[in-house]
Formats: sequence, C-alpha cells, structure tokens
Amino acid sequence: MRTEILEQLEYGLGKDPAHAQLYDWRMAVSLAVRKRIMAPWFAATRRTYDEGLKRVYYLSMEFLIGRSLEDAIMNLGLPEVIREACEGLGLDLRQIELDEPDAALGNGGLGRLASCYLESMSSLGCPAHGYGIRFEHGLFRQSFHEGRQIEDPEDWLIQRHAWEFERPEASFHVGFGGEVSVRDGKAAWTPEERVIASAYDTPVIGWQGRWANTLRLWGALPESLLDLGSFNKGDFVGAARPEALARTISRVLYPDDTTPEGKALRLRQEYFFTAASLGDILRRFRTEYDDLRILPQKVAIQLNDTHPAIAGPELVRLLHDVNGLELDEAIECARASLSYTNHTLMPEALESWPEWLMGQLLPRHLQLIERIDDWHARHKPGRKVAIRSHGEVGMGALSFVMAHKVNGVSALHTDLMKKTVFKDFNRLHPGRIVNQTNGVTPRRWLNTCNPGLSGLITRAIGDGWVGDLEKLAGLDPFADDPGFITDFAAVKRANKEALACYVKDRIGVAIDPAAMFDVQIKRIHEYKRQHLNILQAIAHWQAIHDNPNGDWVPRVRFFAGKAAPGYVLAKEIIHLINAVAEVINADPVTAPFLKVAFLPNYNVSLAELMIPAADLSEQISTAGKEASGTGNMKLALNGALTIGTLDGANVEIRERVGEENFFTFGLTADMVEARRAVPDHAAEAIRASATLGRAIAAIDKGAFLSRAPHIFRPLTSDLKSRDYFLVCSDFDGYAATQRAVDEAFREAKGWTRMAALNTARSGWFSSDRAIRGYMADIWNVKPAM
Ligand code: NBG
Repeated sequence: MRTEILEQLEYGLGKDPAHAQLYDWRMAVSLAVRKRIMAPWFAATRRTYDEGLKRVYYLSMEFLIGRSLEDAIMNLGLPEVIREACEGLGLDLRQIELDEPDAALGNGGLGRLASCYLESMSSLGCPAHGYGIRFEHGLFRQSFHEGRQIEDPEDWLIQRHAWEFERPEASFHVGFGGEVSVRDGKAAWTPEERVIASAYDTPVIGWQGRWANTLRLWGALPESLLDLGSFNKGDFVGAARPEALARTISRVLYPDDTTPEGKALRLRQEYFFTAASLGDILRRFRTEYDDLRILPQKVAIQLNDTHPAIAGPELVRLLHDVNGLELDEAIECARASLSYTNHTLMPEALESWPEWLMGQLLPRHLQLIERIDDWHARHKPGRKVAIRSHGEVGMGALSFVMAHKVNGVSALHTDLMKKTVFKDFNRLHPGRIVNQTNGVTPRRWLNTCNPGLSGLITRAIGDGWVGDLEKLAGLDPFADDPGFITDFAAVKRANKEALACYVKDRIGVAIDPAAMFDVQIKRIHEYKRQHLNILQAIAHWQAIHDNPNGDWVPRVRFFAGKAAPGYVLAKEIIHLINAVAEVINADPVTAPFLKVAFLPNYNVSLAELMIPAADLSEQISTAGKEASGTGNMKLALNGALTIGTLDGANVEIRERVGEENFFTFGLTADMVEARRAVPDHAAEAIRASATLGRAIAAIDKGAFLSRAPHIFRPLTSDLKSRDYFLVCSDFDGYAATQRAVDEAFREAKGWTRMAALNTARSGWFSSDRAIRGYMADIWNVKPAM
C-alpha cells in the first residue's frame, strides 16, 4: 500500500514526494484506495449483465454525501493497512481524512437519505444506479456575523474530486422550449435550445467490498462552447453567454428544501437530470433487450420526491413519440416502471408549476400531461382529480398517477398522506400507497463515526451487527452488566471531550464534558421548533438566576443547522439563539449550569462529530409536520435519549426503544388541528404559563440584544398571535419533560442504562432494512448476494 500511494503521487498526480502537500497526499491515498474498488465494481456490473438482473434507478435531485475516503477505507476493510502505510510515509491518516471537503449536494434529510440508500443498495448487492446533478456549488457555507447567518458559496470542486470518473462519452442532448408539430399523425417536439448532459461516475462501495454500484451525476455543457461571431467582433462577454447559460443548470444547488423559488431554473434542473437519466436508462436497456414493453421487468425507477416527477411524461414521450408504443401502452409501461417517495406534507413544499411556464419550457410534456389526465379520467370516470388544475401542474398528483407505488417515510406520515394530500387519490387507488420507514446506514452512522462505541459493541456481541444491525438486540442484556455500563459511559465521555475541544476551538466557548449534551441538529424551520428549545433555555436561565444555589443539572444546549437564505423567520431564530447564547455564556451566575453553543456550518462531517457525543436528542417538531426524521435515528443509535413529540419516526423509535427510555411530550397529530382552532390559543397558553410569558417578555425587553430590542419583534409577535406551529401550546409540557430529563440525568448509571438500551433497540432503523422493504414491496428486485 505504501508503494501504491507513492506511485499514485508520482505517476497519477505528477508530484515529487519531496514537495507534496497535504492535498497531494490525500489525493494519492484516495486514488490508492479507489483502485481497490475497481474489481468489485466491474464484477458487479458484469454480473448484472450476465445474469440479466433487474436494476434499480434512484433519481434524486440531492445526494448529501459528505466525505468519502474514510467510508471507503472502512467498507473495504482497509483501516489497518492504510494506517500502517501512512505511518510508514510519515503521514497522519486522520489529518488526511479531515482534509477532504464534504460533498454537500443536498439540503438535509432527503439528500442524506439518498446517500444512505445508495450505500445500503451496494451493501446488499442490489444492482442500482443513483442519478442526480453534479452541482459545482453545493449547499452554501454558513457563518455568523453578529449572530446572523451569512451565506457564502461552497466550492468543493475547486480541488479535483478524487472519487469521480468523467465520462464525456456518455452524454445526452436535453432540449427546452420550441414547438410541437404533427408529422404523419405523430407528434414531434423540436426544442429551441439544447444543452449537453455529461456524465460523471462515482463508485459506491458496499460493506466488506463485495459489491459496488454507481452514482452518475450530470454536468451541463453548452452545445457550442463559444459564439465565435461575437468573439470576433470583440464582444467577449456575449461570446461566452451560451456557455454561461448552459452551465447555470448544474452550477448551484437550490438552498431551499421547502419553497419552490426561482421557478424556471429549478424546472430546468429537474428536467435536465431526469431526461438525461431516462435517456441513459433506455440506452442501457436496449443494449440487452429489444422489446420496450418488458421495461418494467428489468427496470425500477424510484422518484425521490417530486423533483424528478417529469420522468412520467418524459418516459411516455420516449416510449410513445420516439419509440412508437401506443399511448395507453406507453403510459402503462411507464407507470409499471416508476414509483414515488413522498417526503413532506407541508403544502408549500409540494411542487407545482404554472402551465404557462411548463408550456414554454416543455411544450410536449404539457400536452402529454393532458393526455395522462384524460387517460386517468377514462379509467376512473366521474372523479374529479386532475394533475392540471387552476392553471397549475401539480407534481405530487403527476407523481401519484404515474407511479405504481407511492410511499411515505414513516408509519404516521404514510397514514397522514392517505388522510390528507392524497386522500382522493388513495380512494381511487387503494393499495398504491405503502410505507417504508426511513433508515440510516450503520456503517457511517455508527461503525465509522463512533469507533469507541463500535469497538465496545463488537467486544460484547461480535462484529456481525455492522452488516446486520438488528443483531444489536444482543446488547439488551448488557444494559444490566455494570462493567458494560461503565465502559459505555466512558466511551460517551471521550466523545464529549472531543466535541468540547472542537467547540472551544471553533467558537471559543468553554464547556464541561460532564454536563448533559443536549443536541438539536437539523435544518432551521418553524415546524422543527428550534424556538421552542431556545425559549425554554431562556426560562431555565431565568430559573437558575432566581436560585443560583439550587441543585441544577449542568447542561450544554447545542444547536446546528442552516436556514434557507430567503426564509426570514428561520434566520431570525438563528439570530435569537446566537443572541441568547452570547448573554448566557457570559453570565458568571449561571455558568456552572448552562451554556448554549450554536455551531456554524452544519454538515455531514459535523454531524459525525456531534452525534456520538450527544446525551439528549431534541426531536420537538409540531406533531404531523416532520415526515420522518433520520437524525432522530442516528442519535438514538449512538446512545442519546430522545425528548420528542409523537411525530414522524419518533413514534416508531419510542415503540422500539420503550416508552420508559424516551421522553415524550406535546400535542399529538390528532390534537393539533383542534388546538389551532381554539381562538387565541397562543395568548391563552401564555396567560396560563408564567415562565413562558416571562421568557418572551425578556426577549421583548431587549435582554439579549439591548442595542436593538425590536429586532425580534416579528418573531415574538408571531408567537403571541398566530403561532401556527403551536410553540406556546406545547411549552409547558416541554418544560416539564425537560425537568424529568434533568432528574433522570442525575442518576448516571440509570441514564447510561437507558442510553445503552436505545442503542440495543435501534437496529431496525438501518437503511438495509428499509432497502429490503423497497426491494420486496416496490421494486420487485432480488439481492444479488
Ligand atoms: C424530509 C423530511 C424529513 C425526512 C426526510 C427524508 C424533505 C422534503 N423532507 O422528515 O422533512 O426524514 O425528508 O425522508 O426534505
């Protein structure tokens, strides 16, 4: 391996070891590791062809990959070999691993789920391709200025990306605009403009290196690189315009996971990667089969949310317009190949496009959507559910109609889907909606990110759990083994010390690793209610002030997460948390008991540091709003106890870990509507709770931003009046449950026992289990291993 690394450095990168920098060494190590992926990668592809295996295509606008080197080393079983080789070369492997930038081609849970699923498909030997966009700039980089979020462009591709292979030979022309004409009774679309989608492949290696799949990301290029006419006339900017316009499509990830904005570009991005992917899927299919009607037997295409929903009409266009299948046959064939995952019930996040816009950009698709509506009405006569209505094309409806299965991501979410957004469709198509509760890959989210705990588990029950997480159940009896509990606590303590160092280093706040580490890490959103958390922190701080000699349980309240740049209220929540943190962290009276740390630029790598160090996991969304959550699973798996509402997958986590090992509070999804209907529910809740009233009043009086107390008015006045997410109504229940958390934490042994039981009973939340469910219930695919 040492020779290999040196060879890569010299011949692959052209660097003299005498002058190599950290970056060069990281590239050399990565290329040496990557080389070991080639054999299983080629073998998996060959086997898929040789045995005519059915393939899964996972279409996702987002893949939140994070770093790849450490993951690859672990999955290939190379940690010892690489460590030794690095030592021999005088290199620090950890330093090399940390030098890799995060590939942050996603906003949050949806994108990270896609990456977990790719890894599980490789670990299970499910022949699969991920398809997405190779964004030049991933999710923005977050910093704080005077407590406010600042966004800067992210630039992961400024350095060479070690894991990708450019495939200029695999490219597709994707059209936009233009006209539809009828020739010989057949519709033909002549786009006005075309861009080239060019492929970049990254192998995804599974556990124990036995199988590898491909993530194929598309970059956009212009058909003609330069307008030479303009150039020769001296108009250099004009000459570069075609290139700039085309490249825009794969330039920036949309920094928003809830509101469709910048409509036209977003629709272009969606069609761009969907069309290229379907072109590629049919091209591959045709190298093996002639009859397109057997497509559904060989191909399963999963739409990750509605972003690739245009796949429905695009596939119909390819089958009908281009390949001559009858329209009805084309629709049936497309439907049998497609399935759709819904990830949110938030009305503003359900995409829809104005017909005029779709007609302008994708005129043939708009026509086909009308035909699909007709077809649907013919099959379900007399019902008034349509994809096109009120001048808009509903992408949720389109996805539903064009999918043979539609799934939700937790039991509660799936149930609510049937009762709300897809109520009418569900009545027309009973059985089409199924549930697949989310899962997370145990390789990254336990084995790799928490070596202390992984080692302890393996010493107790062997290492089979890494490939079969439900084996963690074998830990259950160890919860009553004092030796095991002592070791478990020691591992947690070491992880907390590591995080404490990072916090001191990064934001200059000194924290005590013996304190309870209370963690809320996720996108900032009103429904996730980070403001409920900080309000209760304020109340707690006030209570300590009232009685500074009280027997308080020391706590550090951690926050991390980004707000969409256009989401004003979410950014105010960030501002408020930072303002409160500044005051509390400078307060000598409360210092022994309370600190607040908002860590900037939350990403996969920061999650890998925070999750193993958490004692308490905050999952406090308004019931009915969080489709599933996946951070909740990672935290429970790493031995954090949850304080949470009965929302999303919290319900299933609580069921499995046991309600006695879970802190539940708050309105349930059933109660939320009724509560919202109570006139002045917020004012009533504030009147009833002196602590809540006092906390809000402190904000209003400028306790946290004396120079500009009015700044938080929009936030507090919303809380006092509309309070759509019922922060005030849930406050007292939350505060009381936090006191119960404190009491439980005092009993260190009892707490650790509950933490260990959370780990032991979280095995079901593996993405391997979830992928097996998709394979059996939706894709009809058998694992190759
Ligand atoms: C998110 C939900 C989460 C869920 C992830 C993955 C979107 C649109 N939805 O609750 O908010 O865990 O999807 O399913 O990002």
